[in-house]
Order: sequence, then structure tokens, then C-alpha cells
Amino acid sequence: MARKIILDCDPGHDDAIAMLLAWGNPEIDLVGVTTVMGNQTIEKVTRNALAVARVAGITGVPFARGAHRPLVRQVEVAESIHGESGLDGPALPEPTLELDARHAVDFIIDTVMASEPGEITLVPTGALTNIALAVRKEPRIASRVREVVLMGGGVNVGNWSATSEFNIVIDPEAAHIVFNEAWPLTMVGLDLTHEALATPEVAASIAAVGTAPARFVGELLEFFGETYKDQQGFEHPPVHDPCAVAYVIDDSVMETVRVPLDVELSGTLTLGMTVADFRAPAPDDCTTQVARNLDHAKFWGLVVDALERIGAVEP
Ligand SMILES: [Ca+2]
Repeated sequence: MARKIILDCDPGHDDAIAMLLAWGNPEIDLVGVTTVMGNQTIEKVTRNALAVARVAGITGVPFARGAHRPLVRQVEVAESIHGESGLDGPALPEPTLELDARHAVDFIIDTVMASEPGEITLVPTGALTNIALAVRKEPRIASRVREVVLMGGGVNVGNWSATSEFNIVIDPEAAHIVFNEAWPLTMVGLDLTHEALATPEVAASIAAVGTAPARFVGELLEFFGETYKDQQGFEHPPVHDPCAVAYVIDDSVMETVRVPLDVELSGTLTLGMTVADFRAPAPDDCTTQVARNLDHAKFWGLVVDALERIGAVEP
């Protein structure tokens, strides 16, 4: 049976590809897409999410707008990586879907509470603001969610500071809430996603699909590759967010190791660091794990397969 997920995202080049993977893969039942400020403002990332829906021909999936700022801190966007629109590169079509009337937080709560326990997996690929607010507003979701599979953080690796990853460091208080809930949590962090490189071979296999959605992905990767080269010194861009979706589809795409995780809130140099305690075997009550060692060929095979299944969508 297909896995029901809510994709909570801030499109964002890699979020867009995560959405296409979730929509195109038959093992995933995309029951909702929620947005959160991050790569750009909430207005921009929400418009981008709806534009991607049109590119992919997504219908029958509610889209709900979420938090416009972090819990405590000011908005900090990643314009240097994702551009002024948050999704620079390809031409973005005018959205045709209507937003759900609910706030993302209420959409998440309603969906989880209306489903069977263990039915819904949350897949956040942006700041954890919506997820934190949802579990504070309705604590019962913590025991009803099947698991949280998030892109963010990393073990001893950062991208927005020496120690910290963007999604975590822009709202560390939200991340702290989410990492300390009782739900099973898988951190698909930079130590994994820095292996998800869009090499020229990957770009060629996407181009070979030959459809408008595949061309859209190609143009996303072209822009993302340029900014990642300029800003982060990567020869080929790491495509973070679809890794979390890929784990839900097929957990053999990567390895996981159980380890206690927490989020630094008071370090002067290490704010937003995700701290993994590897001193001893994980205790029995440990609910967190980190992903590592990506099967690069299998991962990109899933992305290409999803694009082939999506097929030619008339823009
Ligand atoms: Ca993202």
C-alpha cells in the first residue's frame, strides 16, 4: 500500500524535485503539500509550490500555506542559492490550483487526526516551524504520526554556518521541539545529501526523458548548479530534499543508524547544530536516527522513473 505523506516544504529548487518525486512515484500517496518560509518568503514559496503543481499536473492534492516567520527569530531567506523568486531558472507558469483555506498547521493536524494512527508520514524539507506549531497545538499528533522523515541538519557538517544546516539554523527553536518529540524521526542531513550530486550523467538521464516536466527539472538543476558552485564551491549541486522522499519510498536507498539527536540553541558558534551522541550504543528509548551512505544510482533512478511516469504534461 502506498505511503501517505504530507510534504512540508519551501520551494526551492530541491523542494520542487522532491514534490515531483512524491507525485510521480507509485509508492507515495501525496495527501497534502504545506509551505513554510525559508528559501524565500512565504508568499513566494507558496506561489512556487503551486507553479510546480501545474508543471507536474498535480490535481486532487490540497496545498496549504504555513508559517510566515520562525517561532522566535527574524525571516532569513536563501536568495543567494535559490534566487529572487526562490525558484529562479525556468519560467514559472501561473498557478491554477486554489490554496486550501486552512493554515498549514491546521491542515496537518486535521489530516493526522482524521487518519488512522500510523498512517501519515510527515516529510519536512524546510524549516520545522509548521511541524513544531502543529505538535504544540495538538500534542496527540506525536503518537499518531507514523514517522517524521526530514531533510535538515547533519552530523558534524554545516552549510549556513560552520556547524549548521539552513533549515535547522533559521528556526532552531522549532527544530528543537520537533527533535525532542516522541515520534520516530529520521534526519536526512547534509552528510547524506551531499552525496546526492546532480552530475552531468544525471542531467543527461533527466534530459533524455524529453518532457516539459523533465526540462523544468533540467533548468532548475542548471541554476542550482551555478549558485552552488559560486556560493558553496561544489562542482555539482547536492539535491537535498528528494532524498527524504526517496527514503520513504525505499529505505534501502541509504543506510540509517539510531543515535540520540538534539539541536543546539545557545552556542555562540554552533547555534542550530544537530548534535549526535555516538559515545555509546543508542538506548532502547532512542527514537531518532540519521541517514548516511546514499546509493547514488538508485536514488537518481527513482527521480528519473518519477519523471517518466509523470510523462508529458501540457503546461
Ligand atoms: Ca527545502
